[in-house]
Amino acid sequence: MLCGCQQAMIFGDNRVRRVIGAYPDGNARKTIMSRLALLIVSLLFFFSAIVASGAATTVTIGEYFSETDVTAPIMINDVEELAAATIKVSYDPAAVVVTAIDNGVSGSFIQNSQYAHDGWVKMAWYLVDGSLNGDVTFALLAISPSGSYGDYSDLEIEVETLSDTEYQTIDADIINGFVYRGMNGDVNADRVIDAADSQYIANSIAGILGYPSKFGPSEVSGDGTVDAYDCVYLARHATGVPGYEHLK
Ligand SMILES: [Ca+2]
Ligand SMILES: [Ca+2]
Repeated sequence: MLCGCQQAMIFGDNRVRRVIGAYPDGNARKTIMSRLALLIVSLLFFFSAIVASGAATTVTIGEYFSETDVTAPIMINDVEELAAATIKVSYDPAAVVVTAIDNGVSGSFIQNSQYAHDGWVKMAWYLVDGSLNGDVTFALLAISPSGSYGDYSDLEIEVETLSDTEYQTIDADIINGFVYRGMNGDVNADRVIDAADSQYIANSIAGILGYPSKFGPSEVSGDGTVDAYDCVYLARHATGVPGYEHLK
């Protein structure tokens, strides 16, 4: 159907030769508008769902450059109504070992350090009453070096349980850490930061035998990945190029 805004070219023989700008009538327009509104609402809901699915809660352990013992807190940040958690931390026992675990939370806290020298520890905790909110220090791990200068280990977090008071799972983003027994950027562990470290990273990227990947001291550009840019960044840092003073 055509509405009153239609334009037609009517000639002497009363035959419509062409219809210009034929628009839907009022009802059809309402239908289209309501469908458009529904589409917009659906899109808004879809995108808000995507944003909401990015968990606000994080579980972290930290990044360390140290030749001596470190204390690594396991943090559960931006959490609401936390009531139970089971968290495992794995590492390379040839480089580091967890020597002690302190509970950062009150309540029933069970720690398993029987396998600390095999490269992992696990902690289980729950509250019978109440809950924790905000930034929670779940546990403190005392980590000692077990090898020599230049040893490196990832600190990998595995969250087996993270629950609220209704025992519903709390979604969380896990941010793993590392311990490097040396300086940031001194990847080849000769206590000097120079072109040889850039070469080490390049060799490691290429998978050459004898150049194991060391994410911590190799990721100097701060973009979260180890690639050729880190070789360039480190070389520029070593030669004093302005803008590359800071290793991320
Ligand atoms: Ca070096
Ligand atoms: Ca990088």
